[in-house]
Amino acid sequence: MSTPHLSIVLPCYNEAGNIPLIFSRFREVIGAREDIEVVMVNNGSTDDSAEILAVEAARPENAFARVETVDINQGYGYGIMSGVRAATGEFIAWTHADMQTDPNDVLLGYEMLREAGEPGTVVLKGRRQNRALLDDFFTWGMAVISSIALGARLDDINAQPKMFHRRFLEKMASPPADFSLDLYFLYLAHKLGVPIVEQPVIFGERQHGEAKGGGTMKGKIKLIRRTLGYVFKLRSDIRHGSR
Ligand SMILES: Nc1nc2c(ncn2[C@@H]2O[C@H](COP(=O)(O)OP(=O)(O)O)[C@@H](O)[C@H]2O)c(=O)[nH]1
Ligand SMILES: [Mg+2]
Repeated sequence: MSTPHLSIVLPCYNEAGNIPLIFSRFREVIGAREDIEVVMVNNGSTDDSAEILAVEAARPENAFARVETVDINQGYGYGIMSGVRAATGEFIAWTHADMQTDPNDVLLGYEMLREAGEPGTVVLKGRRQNRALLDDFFTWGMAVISSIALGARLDDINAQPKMFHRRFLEKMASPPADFSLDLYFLYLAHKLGVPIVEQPVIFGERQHGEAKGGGTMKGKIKLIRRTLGYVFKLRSDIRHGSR
């Protein structure tokens, strides 16, 4: 493979059911392109993700992909950053492995990001379009709270993909190991005055396995509490000068 221009990182935590789908969808949308690499991170999965990843990555038609392994799970952010550091592309993206965001959206986002400005001067995030009214309301509420707490209007924080030029990576000096990586990424862009391009994406149903939250009312409340926890932790870190 020639030097990739875009590396797409997918953190996989017990995604055995989704992995074959991810490969086949990427195969469809990448086709014969040689400028894209997919970095599948096995983030300390305890199901048979490791075996399935090895089988898929060894297939000649999946030459666009490789696997990075985190032996013991140390969190979502830790897994993503392991893949990001192993990525060789000039541009880097991460997205989820649950097939809720179509792999093709990452390729469309790449076009948007390159058209949006000089490399390194903008970053990109997804913006979910087709959400239920209640989900939209929660997302809006979170945006308001994060605006007040952090002085930064951060909207639809957990939408995928996230994408940036390698130069932005140099700014990501202390990425959190937990689920607050997306919040940190957006906050950093805001703090540095780097415009955040929003890409409209359709948010589908998880194909296999279980989500960590969001789906049920109980899950939603947990997710909100967790996100708010991150917002206030980040605020306290900022005040104490550690971010
Ligand atoms: N729960 C969890 N998910 C992880 C972890 N590392 C990577 N992931 C991946 O993070 C993505 C988002 O997780 P998901 O459960 O779908 O979250 P939700 O859709 O926000 O409720 C999926 O691709 C997971 O496989 C981890 O340590 N824990
Ligand atoms: Mg999900």
